[in-house]
Amino acid sequence: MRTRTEVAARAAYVLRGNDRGGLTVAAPRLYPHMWSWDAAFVAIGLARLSASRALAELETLFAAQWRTGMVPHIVFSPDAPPYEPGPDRWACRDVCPDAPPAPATSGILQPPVHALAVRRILDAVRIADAAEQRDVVGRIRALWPALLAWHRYLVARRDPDGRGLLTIYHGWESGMDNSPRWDGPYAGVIPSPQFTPFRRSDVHALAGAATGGGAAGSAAQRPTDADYRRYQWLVEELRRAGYDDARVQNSLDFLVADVFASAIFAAAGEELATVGDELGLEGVDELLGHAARFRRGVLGTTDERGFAADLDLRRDAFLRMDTIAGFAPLLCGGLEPARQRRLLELLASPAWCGHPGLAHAVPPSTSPSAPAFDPVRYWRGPQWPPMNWLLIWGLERCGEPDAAYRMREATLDQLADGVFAEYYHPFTGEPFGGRPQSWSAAVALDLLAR
Ligand code: 2M8
Repeated sequence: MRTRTEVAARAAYVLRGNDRGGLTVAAPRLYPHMWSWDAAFVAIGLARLSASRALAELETLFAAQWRTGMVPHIVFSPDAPPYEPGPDRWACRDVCPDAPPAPATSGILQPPVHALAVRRILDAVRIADAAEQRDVVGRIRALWPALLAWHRYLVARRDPDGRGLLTIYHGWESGMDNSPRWDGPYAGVIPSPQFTPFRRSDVHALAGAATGGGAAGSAAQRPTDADYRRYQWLVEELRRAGYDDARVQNSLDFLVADVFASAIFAAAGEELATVGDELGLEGVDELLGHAARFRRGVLGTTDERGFAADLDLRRDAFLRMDTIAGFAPLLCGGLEPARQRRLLELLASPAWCGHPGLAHAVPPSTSPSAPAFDPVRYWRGPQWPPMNWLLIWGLERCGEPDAAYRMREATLDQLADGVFAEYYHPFTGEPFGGRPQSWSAAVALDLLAR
């Protein structure tokens, strides 16, 4: 185990190594491009090193924004190792006039963490010299219309019925690709018999990295082939619908309201509003209105413990699963005190962070007591450092500093191996997935600097 100073130095080294010049790849072999919410976490970490460089990360991402305001989930970097589906498969600029001519992007989105990064960058630049302050504040002002357009897109096109919940078109949009949250909706995704899926690059990339068990070991850490067939079929359906929101919402097999992304969005509206307020920019009241609407939406899905649920919009039914997404109210706040207490008790219980077998007391992506729990397979059990970061941040906002402190310490203990893995086996503490993974290094940097 390394000292915290060593961990911070190594995390900075990892981010520098994954930097391709204003664009940090999510992980060098497995994810050799820029991912949207990864970029936001990267910016949160980089803000501790250089506010200017952190902002550049967001500028690169938003330079790929679509005309609708959508921020794509992948910005492809040229000359990268193979990743599937790549730009040809998405074919965004061929089928959708709203896609930018360059750079090449995917045609879907990821959770809107970006405003949290902007807030942190503005905080960080306060201790910079006057020239950097002027520069960064000027660039945040310049980015403001794009940030507003992103939030407005989410409200107008992803919550057309005003539920206060964001509609997603693919499990990839949630960022929690194969979470049991989506098992029900994916059961309704039936690839056409003529559909020939493309080769999976992920399993090969992972087998080439320093993971245990070779190809078989890496395959066990990833979604199954049956899952991937559905993921790829949805890309096909989206492309056929020209990535047009109205057509997609009418035709796609998979249509879900994502409660975790909605809670992030509620909080993001508030964070962005504080930035706008401080810099005297337009849209502050509107952003606060988004925050109130989405907080209501999230709280409206909760049970008596305050635990939240996604909504299957194709079947008009709640998806009540014991996954980390149920803790969404801790991100947006607003639970009455008794229910917030119950939700915290649940978080600390043996079904979650209090499970006696855990190597580190941070929440597994799926509860070990859930039938769908798998300690190895990606979002079905392993622990994910950026999810810890979100909950730590949310607990602080909800007025729960002790719980936040405990989770921060446990997260830093987990990251003290200096590997900065993509995710961790909850019981053995073994590092899994891509490595070094940029977002794991980034959240380490931020947590260490507090
Ligand atoms: C994972 O998702 C990508 C597809 O977007 C993949 O599996 O190829 C997810 O963990 C996602 O949340 C993350 O942003 C991405 C890059 O780290 O990898």
